[in-house]
Amino acid sequence: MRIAQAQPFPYDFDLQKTALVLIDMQRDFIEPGGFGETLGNDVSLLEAIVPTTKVVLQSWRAAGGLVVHTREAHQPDLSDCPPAKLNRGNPTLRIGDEGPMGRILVRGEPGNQIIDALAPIAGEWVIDKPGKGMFYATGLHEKLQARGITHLLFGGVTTEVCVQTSMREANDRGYDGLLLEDCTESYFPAFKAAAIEMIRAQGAIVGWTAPSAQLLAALKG
Ligand code: C5J
Repeated sequence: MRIAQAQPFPYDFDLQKTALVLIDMQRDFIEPGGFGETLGNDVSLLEAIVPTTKVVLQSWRAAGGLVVHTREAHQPDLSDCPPAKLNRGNPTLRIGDEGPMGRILVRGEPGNQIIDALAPIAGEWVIDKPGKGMFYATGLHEKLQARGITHLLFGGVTTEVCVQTSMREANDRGYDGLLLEDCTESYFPAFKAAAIEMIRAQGAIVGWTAPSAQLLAALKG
C-alpha cells in the first residue's frame, strides 16, 4: 500500500489496483487552432501543464501502473453527438465542422489525437468518449472492473468540465479518485480553483487532490 499526502486527508492506494487517467490531452484542446481556441480560449494555459504531466506519466509507466487516456471524440457521422451538444458553443465553428486541424472533435482527425508529448504507448488504454464524462457510452467501467481497479489518479483538461465530470462519475461508481492539481488545467483559472475546492470539500465528497510531487514521493517511498 502507498500513501500520498493529499487533501482533505492522506490517499492510500495499491499500485496494482490504481490507474492513471489522463483526460482529453488532445490537440483540439491544447494546440492553437483546435476546438478550445475556436471557443475563444487562451490555449497556452493548458499547454503549461504538459511538462509536469509528462513526468507523472513517465514515473507511473516506470512503476508499472495502468494508464488510461481519454479523447473527446465523435463518430464521423456525428450520430453520437446529440443536438444538446452540437448546437452549443461557437455557432461559426461547431463539432464536426472543418477546422485548422481537421474536423472538430471527430475521431481520426489530426486535432483529435493526443498531443505528441503524452502519446499513448503499447498496452495503454485509449478511450474515445462522446460525452464529457469518461464512463458515458464507453464501457470503461466494465474494463476497469475486470482489471480489479479501485483507485483512479486524474490529470487532464479541462478541470471543471471533463475532468470533474469524470471524477464525479467515478465516485458514484465506487472508485477513490485523486486529482493531481498541477496536471490539470482550465481556460478559466477561477474555475480550476473552484473545482479543486469542490472535489475535496466535506471530507472528500468527490475525492482527493494533491500536487503531483506527493504522488511521486509515494511512488518512491
Ligand atoms: C470541454 C473537456 N471542455 N475535455 N471538454 O469541452 O473538458
